[in-house]
Amino acid sequence: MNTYVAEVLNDVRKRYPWEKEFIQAVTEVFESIEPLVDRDPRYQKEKILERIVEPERTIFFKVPWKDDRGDYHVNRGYRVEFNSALGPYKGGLRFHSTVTLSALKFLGFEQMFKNSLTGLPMGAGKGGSDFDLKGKTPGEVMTFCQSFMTELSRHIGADTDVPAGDIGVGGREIGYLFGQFKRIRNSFEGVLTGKGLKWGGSLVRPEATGFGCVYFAQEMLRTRGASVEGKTCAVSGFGNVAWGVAKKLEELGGKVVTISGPDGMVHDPSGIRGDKIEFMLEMRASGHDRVKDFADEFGVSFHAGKRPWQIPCQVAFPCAIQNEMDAEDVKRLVSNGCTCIAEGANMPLTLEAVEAARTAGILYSPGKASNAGGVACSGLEMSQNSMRLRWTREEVDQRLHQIMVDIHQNCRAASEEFGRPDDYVLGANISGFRNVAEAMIEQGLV
Ligand code: NDP
Ligand code: 2IT
Repeated sequence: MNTYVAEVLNDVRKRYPWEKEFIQAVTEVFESIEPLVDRDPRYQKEKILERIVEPERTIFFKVPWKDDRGDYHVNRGYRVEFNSALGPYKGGLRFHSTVTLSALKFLGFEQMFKNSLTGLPMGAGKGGSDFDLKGKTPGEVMTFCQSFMTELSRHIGADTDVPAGDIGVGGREIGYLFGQFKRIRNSFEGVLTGKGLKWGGSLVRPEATGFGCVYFAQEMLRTRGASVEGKTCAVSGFGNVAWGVAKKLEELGGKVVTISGPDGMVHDPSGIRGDKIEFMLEMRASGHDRVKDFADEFGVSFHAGKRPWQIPCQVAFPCAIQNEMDAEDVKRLVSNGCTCIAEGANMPLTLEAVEAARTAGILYSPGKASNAGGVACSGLEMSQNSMRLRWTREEVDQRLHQIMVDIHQNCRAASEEFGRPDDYVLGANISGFRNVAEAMIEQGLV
């Protein structure tokens, strides 16, 4: 490894040994950008790597709230404002029991390259809380969101930092957060994306991550003269992203045969389509957090504690959470005939799984490229808010589609430039990194 890249990576490992996910994300990016750093001495001279791995600001606060019985609780809240070289900090909020500073740093770091890939003027951030929505009443969720925003509102704004949803934060939570921001700051502004359609939200934003992921998979398959039409697809998760992927696959003639949750996996060989897709939304909204309900409702098989990757498929869409697919899973998928893995979630493959996919020579896209449709549509929502107008569904979808085609094209161009055609990890990391690094150089001491 290039000695400068190795030194900075080593420093990160030594400085933050407990931040496993952050180290994993930095390792993947640094290994990819090595040939670029080798070629361009400015990055070392200007200490771009040392500067790019540190968030510009990390906000850590307590979130006190009261349940319906009047008992007190406290959770931890965070916002990692990672990098503003390309625009206001931009990225989602995650409410999930696994949220730690390490998880949010990895997500903010990935967001930096993802947002850069969209070509829209957005910097990077990520935030959230270790609040667990399971079993909470709607009133408790509202109280929690209000308390969370009471502190967060000091740090965000339409031109400063624009959060959105992520795991556990959907339309309902964005509504409560927006309402509280407005009360505190007395300002109706595009401070959050994923808003309701009647109050500044964009058409297609709910579907955008999933739609974008399928558009990206289509582009990858096209390079091998194939498409999703007629393909059997395995999807994990049952949330916002999995839902959007299932909808677009149905439209394009792909067959989704699995979804999954923390309780296990559903296998539906006849295909998840129509009402079954909409049932995913009901399951998510119920707060029970289990996919067994789907199996009970439609009389299909449920496999407790299992993941979808044992089911034969041609295309796989991991859409649940980080590190949900390991090297064994990839090998099993490939031996069962899978030729393409498109990440809907952020970092769902372990480093070893990524290596297994590359070694097998299948099409594999990292989330920062294939799930960029969500934040891209958030960028389009910001544009509409700034102009105080609203585009039609067709207009937003057409822009989203074009952005995904362009990201694919840019990834391929970068991978070819460095002699590794088909390597979307290298292509996405180099292409995403280059814009941020150049902007940092041009802006001086940032
Ligand atoms: P949701 O909260 O809507 O859904 C996530 C789903 O995955 C939940 O049902 C969750 O259940 C489930 N899940 C969590 N862990 C597991 C597991 N080990 N096995 C199976 N299912 C699991 O979140 P999103 O759909 O928005 O997010 C999914 C992924 O996509 C995340 O990695 C997110 O960062 C990424 N993403 C989201 C974007 C967006 O716009 N929403 C944009 C780009 C990426 P539970 O909560 O109980 O764990
Ligand atoms: O991971 C992601 O890109 C998101 N959760 C969406 C972020 C956004 O600002 O729309």
